[in-house]
Amino acid sequence: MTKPVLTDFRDGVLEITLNRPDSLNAFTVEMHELLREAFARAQSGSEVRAVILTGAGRGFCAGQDLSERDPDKGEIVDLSQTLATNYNPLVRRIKAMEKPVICAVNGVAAGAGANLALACDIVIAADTAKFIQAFSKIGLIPDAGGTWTLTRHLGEARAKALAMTAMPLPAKKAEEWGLIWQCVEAEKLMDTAREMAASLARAATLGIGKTKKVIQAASTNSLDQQLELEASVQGELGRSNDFREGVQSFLEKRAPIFKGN
Ligand code: T3D
Repeated sequence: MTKPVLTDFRDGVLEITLNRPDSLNAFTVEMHELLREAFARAQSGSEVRAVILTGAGRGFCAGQDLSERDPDKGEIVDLSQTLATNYNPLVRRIKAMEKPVICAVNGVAAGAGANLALACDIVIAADTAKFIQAFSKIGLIPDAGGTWTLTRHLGEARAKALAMTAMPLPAKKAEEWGLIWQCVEAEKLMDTAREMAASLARAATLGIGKTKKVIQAASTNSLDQQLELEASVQGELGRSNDFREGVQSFLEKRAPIFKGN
């Protein structure tokens, strides 16, 4: 049977593909279990130095599989519980892992699918993709971090309108608004994402992981706290092999060989 999440590891890059194309890669319980496993490996495996998350077929992810929420099936599902079990730990892990996570958004990203994409560090989207806060259409609020991400990146005015109307935000507009890093021609999406991942996997991974953590901390820290944090992390990195190699290779006018430690 085809697995709903595929992984492929090569040259330091773990590629994770959501693989239920017939339902636009909507999340099922099984998919969440496999995603948890894949991201746990990405976080703890020292061989993994960059991650790409993408979707199979014409969509990236249509959020929760609504057939698992069919009211005619009787039981009322506790959504606080499903968020606490499935979605929140995934978003927390992506934010916590000190490795770059690139999301290659190959098509429509709706509901929690949109917010999972936007939780990643670098979002590259096909020009055919769109982001939809579909929740209001079924009487819910944006979850999987959506209220946090949209408000921080876009401000309340745009966050509220996107969430209340569920209007699709085309990838090009998302790029113009600074919600994502880049919108590229659909045919170039995976090459662009893979080139970036390969270059990050060859880079000074320790410093890149710390860059992620320190930039994330900036949204809640004061300038003083941030200056302290920068100094403390820089102190740590100043003792790393990658820093030593970076400086040495510069002085010797050669390409660095970073080991990520
Ligand atoms: O429940 C909890 O645990 C709480 C957490 C909730 C998180 C959430 O994500 S809630 C939001 C859930 N998602 C949605 O409400 C989006 C539903 N889908 C759509 O609105 C549309 O499918 C799209 C706008 C995403 C794409 O539209 P379109 O016209 O390109 O495709 P389509 O024809 O609607 O969908 C193609 C197929 O995928 C279709 O199946 P079929 O008819 O070919 O057999 C459709 O039913 C299926 N599909 C799409 N989205 C879902 C889905 N099946 C199950 N669940 C879906 N979310």
